[in-house]
Amino acid sequence: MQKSVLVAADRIRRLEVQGARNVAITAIKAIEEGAKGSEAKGKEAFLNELSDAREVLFASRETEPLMRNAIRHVIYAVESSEKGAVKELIDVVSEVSSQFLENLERSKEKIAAIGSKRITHGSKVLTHCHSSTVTGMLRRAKEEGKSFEVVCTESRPVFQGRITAKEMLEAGIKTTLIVDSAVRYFMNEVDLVVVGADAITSEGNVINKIGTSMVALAAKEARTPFYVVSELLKFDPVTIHGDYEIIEERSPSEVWDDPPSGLIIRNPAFDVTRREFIHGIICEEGIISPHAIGELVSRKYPWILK
Ligand code: RUB
Repeated sequence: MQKSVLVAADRIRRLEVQGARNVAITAIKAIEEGAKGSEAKGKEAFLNELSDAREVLFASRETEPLMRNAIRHVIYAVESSEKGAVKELIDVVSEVSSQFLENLERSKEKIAAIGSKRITHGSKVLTHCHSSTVTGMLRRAKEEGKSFEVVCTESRPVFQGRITAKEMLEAGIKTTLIVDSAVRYFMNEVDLVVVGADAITSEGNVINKIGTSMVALAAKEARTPFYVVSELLKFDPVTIHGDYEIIEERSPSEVWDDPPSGLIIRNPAFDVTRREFIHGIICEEGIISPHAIGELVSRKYPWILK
């Protein structure tokens, strides 16, 4: 197994790399680097190496369809390439990886341009966890000269909300940090909720950091618009065929590193927010209804469904 892949998988597992986009970027770069160091003698051996890398990276975090879509896309390009020499196939990996990363960056910029229009002067925006897509959009709104405030949750147990808070302060945005359980307390004060996504299912449900569905419930009760900000490539094709998105369960030690013996601690990393709680998904194609996701993905990225 190539070292780059093992190192990347370990960094992803330990949350040294965090958030669906960063996870996918790290994985695809590791595959590309690993491929460059390949000593395979033919196409079949090269594909076997890629397949081993895929297994290791897929297992690093379970709820990451963007990473899986990225890796599948690269492997599919090699499988369907007419080229046979390993040297040429390495070039295919590099080319497809670069295109994928460029597309991801373009999508992020489009999302920022579209979503920032929903951030108005003097408004207060609540977000949960840390999503680089959400913070990119908020930074863009600030660059456009809008003055608004951000409220972010701590996002226990590993406090990704602190990353969001720091980024927002660095961008010059007035920011308040609250404990997760204070979301309802502040909900009437905010104008809008924006969260990221790790996965979007064929039914238009969204999987994001644990607690997101409670934030959505509170938003619905307070009649505060709740938006998901996400690249379409977070769509998980296995959900079309009836499979549920697997929810990663992480170590209890993240919750309490020295618990009394006999105590059961559960630590799911994500939860499912049903589509009826979502006002819209802000994606690279515009602000869409969760109902439209399957059709849009099949039009824009038909290869996902292969
Ligand atoms: C991060 C998280 C983020 C999404 C979207 O969870 O739930 O909201 O991954 O992030 P974790 P992005 O910290 O467990 O990875 O928009 O950057 O893809």
